[in-house]
This record gives sequence, C-alpha cells and structure tokens, in this order.
Amino acid sequence: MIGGRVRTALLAAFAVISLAGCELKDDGDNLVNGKTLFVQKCGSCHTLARADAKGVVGPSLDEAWQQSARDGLGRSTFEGIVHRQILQPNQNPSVDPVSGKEVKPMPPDLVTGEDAQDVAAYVASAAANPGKDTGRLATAGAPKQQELAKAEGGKLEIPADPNGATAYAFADAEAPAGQLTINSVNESSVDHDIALEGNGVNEKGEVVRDGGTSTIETDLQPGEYTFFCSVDGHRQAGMEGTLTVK
Ligand code: HEC
Ligand SMILES: [Cu+2]
Repeated sequence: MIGGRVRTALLAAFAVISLAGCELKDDGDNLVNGKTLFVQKCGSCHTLARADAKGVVGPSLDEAWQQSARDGLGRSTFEGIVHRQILQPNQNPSVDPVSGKEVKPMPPDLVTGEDAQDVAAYVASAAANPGKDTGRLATAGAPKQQELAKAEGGKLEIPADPNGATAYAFADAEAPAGQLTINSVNESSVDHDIALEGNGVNEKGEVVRDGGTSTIETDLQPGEYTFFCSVDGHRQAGMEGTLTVK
C-alpha cells in the first residue's frame, strides 16, 4: 500500500530523468559492491530473496519490482526508481494501513555516489529474479556466521555481525545452568541489542552500535531459550537463535 503510493510519486518525477541516463549496469564489480552494501545497509528493513534479506520494516523489493513490472516498467526504469529512493526517501512518517502502527521513514544517505548506483543496479537485477546469485556475487555481503557460541566462565559472547548485516556472529548458543552474563558487542553502525526469552525469562540488553556492548545478566534453569535482537524487524529478519541450557 505504502509502496504503491511512493512509487506513483516517484514515477511521475522519474519519467523525465530516466531518458537522460542511468542505464542498467551489469558490470560484475558494481553488482558485488552493490550487494555487499545492500546486505549491510538495507537488508534489516527490506526483503530481497537473492540477497537473503528478510527485513519487514519497509516494502518487499521483490514485490516492488513485480508491481512495477505489472505497471509495464523495465528493469532499468526500476533501477532509477530505487536509486532515487535511496537519495531522496520520503521523510514524512506514515501509518501502516494494516497494523495502524507508525512507520519510521527510510533514512537518507545510507549510501551515496557510485555506491548508491551500485546498490540500485543490484536491486534492479536481483528483485524477483528466479534462481540464485552465482560466482563472486553468491557470497557477497553474506555474514560469516559460526554454528555455536559456548559459555565460558559464566560468560556468553554473541557479537552482532561486525559489517552491519542483520545477523549475530553465531547461529545458536549453549551454556550451563546458573548465573550467566550474555554480551553482544556491536562494531557496526546499525542499532542492535540482545534479548532473551523462554521458560518465564524475559530480558533485554541496551540497544548499542559503534563498538557498544548489549548485556543481560541472568540466572537460567536447564531448558531451551531464544535469544534475539529486539530492534524493530530484526528478529523477523533473522537475528534470533536458540540458547540451550544444560
Ligand atoms: C530503517 C529501515 C529502512 C532501511 C535501512 C532502508 N529502507 Fe527502504 N524503505 C523503508 C520504508 C519504511 C519504506 C516505505 C516508505 C518510504 O518510501 O519511505 C521504504 C521504501 C523503499 C523503496 C520504495 C519501495 C516501493 O515499493 O515503493 C525502495 C526502492 C527502497 N526503500 C530501497 C531501499 C534501499 C536500496 C535501501 C538501502 C540503501 C533501503 N531501502 C534501506 C525503510 C528502510
Ligand atoms: Cu538488530
């Protein structure tokens, strides 16, 4: 709904400019850079299947392209729309017609200059494009995630992805029963925290970025708990895992 209104406004503004340039670039390097930045800067809010992005704060970009295609647009026009949205996002907060919740506007200047072009080129080429990215593009931007974080000396370290992907550095975690301090250092510039729920526990650390550490101090019985990031949309986007306490 929101996307549709924005698109109509953008289209009107864009119709003229699109003739002047902005051809779809398919140079490999640009797309690798574009995908890497997309995962870091956009994936927490948008869904784009090829980038393994599952954000739900803004509209799905796979669906945005499908709608544009139904409107008769080509991928290069869509690339221009994405580029323009990055440079000049609508700054008026709007209300989600489904949930009735206020939607925070998309932040401006997440990427600029050629980076913005690369991101737009990647989104335009990847949106609702069946199949998977191949070659160097396949792994671009993918967070390096390890399987299992293990508690040591009453401390469990579950850092956020240092590059800003919407992920923790570990998929799951394990700790002995008893007193436990859970630390989540976040080197990136995207807000994250660490929260824990299950078996009557419901705790949440501070939201941090730029090297800050989100911390929970708790006392746990054996069982399964879920750790997650409570920043809007991040849990749905993949920031959650199981903490098994033995
Ligand atoms: C903090 C959340 C957030 C981030 C990060 C974010 N967006 Fe958005 N985006 C939104 C919201 C909310 C909307 C819908 C309202 C609007 O247009 O501002 C939106 C709208 C869009 C649209 C228009 C879609 C349509 O259907 O009309 C595009 C394209 C887009 N974003 C691309 C991007 C790209 C590319 C990035 C990364 C550079 C990005 N967004 C980062 C929240 C975000
Ligand atoms: Cu987060």
